[in-house]
Amino acid sequence: MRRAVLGLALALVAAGCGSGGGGGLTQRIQPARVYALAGVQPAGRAPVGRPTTVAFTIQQPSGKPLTQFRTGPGPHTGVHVIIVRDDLSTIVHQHPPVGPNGRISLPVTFPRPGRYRMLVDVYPAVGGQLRNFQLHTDLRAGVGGVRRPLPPPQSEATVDGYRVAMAREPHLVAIQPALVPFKVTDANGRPAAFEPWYGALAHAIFFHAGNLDYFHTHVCAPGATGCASLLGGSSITGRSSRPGVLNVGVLLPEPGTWRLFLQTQVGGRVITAPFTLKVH
Ligand SMILES: [Cu+2]
Repeated sequence: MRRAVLGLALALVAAGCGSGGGGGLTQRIQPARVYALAGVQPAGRAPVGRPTTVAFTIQQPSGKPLTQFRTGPGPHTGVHVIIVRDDLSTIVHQHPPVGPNGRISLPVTFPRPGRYRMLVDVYPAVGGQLRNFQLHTDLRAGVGGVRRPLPPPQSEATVDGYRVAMAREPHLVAIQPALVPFKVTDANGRPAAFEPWYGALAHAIFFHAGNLDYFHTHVCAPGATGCASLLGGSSITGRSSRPGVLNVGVLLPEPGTWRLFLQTQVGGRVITAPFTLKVH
């Protein structure tokens, strides 16, 4: 509950791309009436290696299910469900439809046994300043499961025949926005032609190793509406004005090791390139 409140406050600052937040409230206060995940399925252990239905409802502070979500151009709409293994070895990012009475369900295949964090980024269609907020819960798949150490920072990744390479080694500092250029080329070395996917040319999803804090930015096409990401007065929206180049906005709230999952659609399918980042 405390987390939900913090997430909400930070989300207002981040105007649509907030972090789940760390920190803590120290006073004892009345339980706040907050948004919460309800009726999370599976309640027990999910199977490994075959599809299972993950489902939940977003409960409003009133206790009623949330049924109305923002619509329109750009990525800041609807409900985003991101599931990562707690060692950040795998990610699932989906935008499931909202069913009757606000029930949201999606098929998920858990590749390995272990603990998974499900993060739900919510863009409610409610009045006032609330733009988005995040809720999370942990899911278990199978029995046991060894956490693998994160690979050390590397400057390139090859995914489905596409090479995704950082143009230069980034020097990242907590709380300081940076634009990190990436080059994406196909199997023949030609610049990749990015296709808009869920309102952006690329989605950059960041998780902090260990505490699994979360941040998310977008790379927008020139002139795209509803795509921008801001923190305070500074824009951390990446831009891409030519094929094969993604300028990814990075703004991480804490130093340490982060995992970036850079997702873009090329040739009709979404590719996910993982990178380990050191933040000073
Ligand atoms: Cu996104």
